[in-house]
Amino acid sequence: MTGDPTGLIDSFRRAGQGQVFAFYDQLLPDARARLLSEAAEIDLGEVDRLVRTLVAGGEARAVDLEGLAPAPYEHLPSRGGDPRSWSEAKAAGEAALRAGRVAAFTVAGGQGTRLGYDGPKGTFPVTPVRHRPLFQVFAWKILAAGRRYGRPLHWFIMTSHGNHSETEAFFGENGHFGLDRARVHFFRQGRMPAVDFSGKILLQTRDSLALSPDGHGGSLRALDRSGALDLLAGEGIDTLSYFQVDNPLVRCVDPAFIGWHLVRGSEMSSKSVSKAYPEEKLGHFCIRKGNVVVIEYSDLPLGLQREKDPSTGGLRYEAGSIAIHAIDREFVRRMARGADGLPFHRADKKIATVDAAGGEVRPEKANGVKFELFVFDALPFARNPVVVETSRADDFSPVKNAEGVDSPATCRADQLRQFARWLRSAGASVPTDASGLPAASLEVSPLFGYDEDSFAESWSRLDPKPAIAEGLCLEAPTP
Ligand code: UD2
Repeated sequence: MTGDPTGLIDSFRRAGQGQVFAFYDQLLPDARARLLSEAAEIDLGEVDRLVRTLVAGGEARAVDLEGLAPAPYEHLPSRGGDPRSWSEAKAAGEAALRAGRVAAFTVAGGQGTRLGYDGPKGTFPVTPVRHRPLFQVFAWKILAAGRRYGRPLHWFIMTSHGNHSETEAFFGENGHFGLDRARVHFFRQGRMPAVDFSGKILLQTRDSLALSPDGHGGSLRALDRSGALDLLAGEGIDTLSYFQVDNPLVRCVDPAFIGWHLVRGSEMSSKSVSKAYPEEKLGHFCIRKGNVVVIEYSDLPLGLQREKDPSTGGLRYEAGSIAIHAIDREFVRRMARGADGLPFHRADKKIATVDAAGGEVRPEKANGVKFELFVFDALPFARNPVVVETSRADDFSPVKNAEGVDSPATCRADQLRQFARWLRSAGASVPTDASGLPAASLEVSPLFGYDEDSFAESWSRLDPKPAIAEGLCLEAPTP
C-alpha cells in the first residue's frame, strides 16, 4: 500500500470499524504498511451486509427446511440404473477428454486443523507402501489420464494465503511430479475478516487483522479473479472436474460422470454416495422449492437424518455429498460476477485477538464469527443440475482426522481394498478378509493404473505377472 492512507482509514471510521486502526499511531512503518494492505482487501459494504444479516440478532439462524424432500439421482447400473445411459455417458465423457474440454480442479486452501498435520494437506504422505503424498497421487492420476486420452490436462489448484508458497515450493522441489509445469496453475483464494458478536472487525495482533480463508465456495470468485476462466476459455476447456485435497481415492477425471454432466446440459453436477450411517458427516442432496440443494449434516436435524424410506427400508435422505462436482466454466463466471452470489455461512469460533491495551487474547469460548462460502450453494443457480451415484470404493476415502473415522488408517485400508479389488477383477488371486482387505500391503502407482479400466489394461500387458506378496508395488516408468 503506497500513497496517502487517510482515505482508507476514514472509510473504516465511517463504517464504524475505526478500531482496526486503534494502534496505528504506535506502529513502525512496516507494520503500518501491513495493516493498510490487509485493510485494503476488505469489502466494507460486504462486511456491513453480513453483520446485518448474519450477526445482528444473536445466534445463527436455522436453515430453511420447508417442503424439503430427497433429491432424485442417477443410480449406478448395479443399483438399478440404466446400463445404456451409463455407457452413453461414459462415451460422451471420453470424447470430451479426447477433445481437451476438461481440466482438473483441486480445492486445497483449507487449514487441515483436525488432522494435526503441520504443512499443506496435499503434502501429507498417504499411500500404503511408498507413502506418497496426496498431491502426487492426484498429479499422477491426471498425468496418466492425459496420456490415456491423448490430451494432457490442465490442473488448477486453489491454495490459501497460509499455504500458497509452501504448496508451490513442494511442486517445484518434486519437478511437478512429471507434469508439464505450464499446465499446473496455483491461485490463492480470498480472505474474510472475522468480527466480534457486535460486528466489529477483529484484530489478530496490533498490526494485523483476523483474516481467514473465505471457504471452498470462494473458489468461484478466485477462479475468475485469478484469470483462470480466461485461460480455460483460451484453451477451449469448458468443464472443471472439482475435488477436495483430502481424498486420494477420487477419480480426478471420471469419464462417465463428466459425460452425465455434458449429456444433460448441466451447469453443475455432483457425485453422491449412500450414507454409511445416519450421522455420517456428509451433506445431503435435497430438493427445496424446486431446486437441488445440499443441506450440510450440521443443518439437518437428526430426526430427518435418521428417517427411513418405507419403500426401500433405507434412509430417506441417503444421498450424501462427497464434494466432487463437474462445473461449467461460464457458470462459474456468472456466479462469480452476477447478482446470484453465493450466500455466506456464519461460523462462531474462538478467534485469537488483542485487548484494548494490545495484549494477546486466546479465548476459551467462541468470541466471534467467521464467514465462509460453500461451493455446493451454487447448485440451486445451475441449469439442469444432475446428481450421479458413485460407489465409495471407487471415489471416496478422505483423510480428515488424526484417528478413528476418515483417518490415515482408514484411508490406507480403503486404498488397499481398492488395489486388491482391481487385481481380483483382472484375474489375480489375492487373499483378503471379509471386508476385502488384503493380507499383504500393496501399492499401485496411478501411472500403472488409476481406475479399474486403466489398471486392467496395464495388468494384461504384464508378463510374467508378479506374485502378490507383502510390499508389492506396481509401478510404471517414472516420468
Ligand atoms: C466437506 C463437506 C461435506 C462432505 C465432506 C466430504 C462442507 C461444508 N462440507 O466437509 O458435506 O462433502 O466435505 O469430504 O464443505 N477448503 C478450501 N478453502 C477453505 C475451506 C476448505 O480450499 O476455505 C477445501 C479444503 O482444503 C478441503 C475441502 O475444501 O479440500 C473441504 O474442506 P473441509 O475439510 O472444511 O470440509 P468438511 O470435511 O467439513
